[in-house]
Amino acid sequence: MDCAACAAAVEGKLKSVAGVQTVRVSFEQKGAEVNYNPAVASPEQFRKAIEEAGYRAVIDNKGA
Ligand SMILES: [Cu+2]
Repeated sequence: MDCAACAAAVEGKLKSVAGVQTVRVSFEQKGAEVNYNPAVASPEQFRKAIEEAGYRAVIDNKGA
């Protein structure tokens, strides 16, 4: 992920996952912050969504 267009693509994909409330993607930090309903969504789904968008993702549960 290396430009704002990539960040927007990843953000759109993450927002399409059921249970996701807010998404903030930063290409400078090469990361995304996702607030979600843990009863509905899981980090594994986020990883899949990002890979569908054509990027690689590493799950970091630092907010959990
Ligand atoms: Cu790009």
